[in-house]
Amino acid sequence: MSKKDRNNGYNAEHIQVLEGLEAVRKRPSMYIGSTSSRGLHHLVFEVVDNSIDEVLAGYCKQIKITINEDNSVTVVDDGRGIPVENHPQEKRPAVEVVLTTLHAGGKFNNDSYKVAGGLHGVGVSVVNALSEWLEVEVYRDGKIYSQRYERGKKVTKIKASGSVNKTGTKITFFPDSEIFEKTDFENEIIIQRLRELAFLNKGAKIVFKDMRSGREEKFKYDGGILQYVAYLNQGKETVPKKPIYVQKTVSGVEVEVAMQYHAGYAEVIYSYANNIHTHEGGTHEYGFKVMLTRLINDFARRLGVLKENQNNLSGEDIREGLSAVISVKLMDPQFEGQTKTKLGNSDIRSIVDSVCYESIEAYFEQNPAITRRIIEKAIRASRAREAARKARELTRRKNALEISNLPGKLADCTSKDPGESELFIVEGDSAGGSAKQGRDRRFQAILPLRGKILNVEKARLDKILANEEIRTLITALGTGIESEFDIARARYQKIIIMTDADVDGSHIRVLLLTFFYRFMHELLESGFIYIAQPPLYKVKKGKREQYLFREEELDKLLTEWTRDGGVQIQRYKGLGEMNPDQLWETTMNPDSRIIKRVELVDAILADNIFGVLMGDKVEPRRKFIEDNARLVQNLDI
Ligand code: 0RA
Repeated sequence: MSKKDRNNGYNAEHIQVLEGLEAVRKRPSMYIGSTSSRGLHHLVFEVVDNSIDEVLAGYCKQIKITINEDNSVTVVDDGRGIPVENHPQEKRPAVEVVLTTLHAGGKFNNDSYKVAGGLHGVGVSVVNALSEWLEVEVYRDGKIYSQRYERGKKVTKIKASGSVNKTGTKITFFPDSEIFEKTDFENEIIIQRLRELAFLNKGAKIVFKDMRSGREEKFKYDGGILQYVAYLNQGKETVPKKPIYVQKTVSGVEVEVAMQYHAGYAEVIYSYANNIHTHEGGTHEYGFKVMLTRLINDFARRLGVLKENQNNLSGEDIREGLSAVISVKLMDPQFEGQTKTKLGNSDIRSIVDSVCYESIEAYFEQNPAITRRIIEKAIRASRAREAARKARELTRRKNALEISNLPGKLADCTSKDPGESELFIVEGDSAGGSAKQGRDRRFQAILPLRGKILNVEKARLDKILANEEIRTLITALGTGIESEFDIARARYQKIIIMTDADVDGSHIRVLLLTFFYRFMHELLESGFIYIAQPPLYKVKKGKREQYLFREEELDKLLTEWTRDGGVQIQRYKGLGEMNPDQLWETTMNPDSRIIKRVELVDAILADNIFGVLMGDKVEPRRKFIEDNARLVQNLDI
């Protein structure tokens, strides 16, 4: 420190501040997590969080985020504007203190909630420190105040100019390429967070614009997280139609919860504290889960659905197919856990519990039909889980006894090499009989399935697993299921579903695919599952004979052939109508058959598809069965 500085208090203080930001430039990862793309985007979120704090304080309605053509970012809000008057202790404009002092924000308005914690909340000064340049404009007291910084150091004094009749803050920054590996902003990352913030702060209008591409997005949700849950469940059959919504402020803690069941199985619970996604959960999420388990069990007993001698439904069963968002806003959030995304404040647990119990209990009392459906869903989940456990045990036991215990209905092949072995799963005993006679027994095994499960309209997993035929299938495949699944033990590497080309046939296909998807996922991933393509028609004229596999082919062929009359058409209603030789020739012989490999286009898409298949909405399911196209891709072998 020079003598001059020591003699001048203001300067000395000033230098200290600069040292503070130098520390940020020396170890950026300590402040923003990393200097990768992730850290880069934190800069944007940090500035936006400051504007969100103005929203939370009740002064800000709109935030606009722009990625400019030069890859700088501008965030404008209509909050109060960062104060410009001299800071009483620091004796310089408050805006300077905010932009050059670590954690300066909290010193000002600490009577409102803040987005502080996790990697956020380090203050805009960090953004300033890590930007090649930053320009701030404050609209306050009818004036525009502006100032420029470079790498955290001010290069201009605050200038007042013009006259405006608005308030707010505009910050534009250009990330420093000396710090970041990459300085290109990706709009998807930003958009996702902005949408989330708009859900979490109902009524706030958040506008995004990417000047590089012209893309613009506007987010404003007056329903807040109620709309968030509706968004998560879009396109799904839900109970209730409109999410259950709770909002209440108790002891200075604002609790907001929205929940809604869907026809699928996934449990999706997103929790937030002061707009920060608490990935690791914490007291708010725990309070919600404990509350829900107690509440649903209480109602199940009250309604007599659960008898005295029956065990309580488990939390897991109660949350099957639940989408929920929990958002709390509190004064002093404590973030714990590995990634500092677990809310630690212990009083929050009981606050969330009591607020939610009261409101949702009232909702249940007013909506008994919905309550019943929710409880019944939990009971089905519980049965499915129990059935799955039993099935697992069964397959474990059977596998222990090995091949000697193969099901009697299985006509196995002689080869023991899974690479060349094929298993035909055949609909019906009569087709099964033809297939057994027609096959090449060296490498083709036949497992006939009786049509019983065809009648199960809404195929629940517990029913599937309770089904004798499915158990037989598990044993025949040899892999085990779920966590015990081991693809190395697969006894066949081609598993071919051979069903009639009618509605029942597609139904059994869907059930089998659903079963494979849920319990033997890797079989699908490895491409071991196929669908046989039996012919629809045999057309005969004199000695000429042709099999047709698609409806359109018939018209085409008939116009060609009928000109000279004498054409015989045989329509195959089912596999059973073909004799063993015909079945071999048309559907089983590797040299002449067509089989389709079932491919998972990608896991998420598949999840959607199976949501459709297993869901309650009849129309999308029928449509899927009819065109099957996205799951099953043509593959001629
Ligand atoms: C300190 C104190 C006050 C507001 C702000 C900072 C503030 C910071 C940012 C950053 C982006 N937008 C912002 N808006 C406000 C309180 C102001 C007062 O008491 O008048």
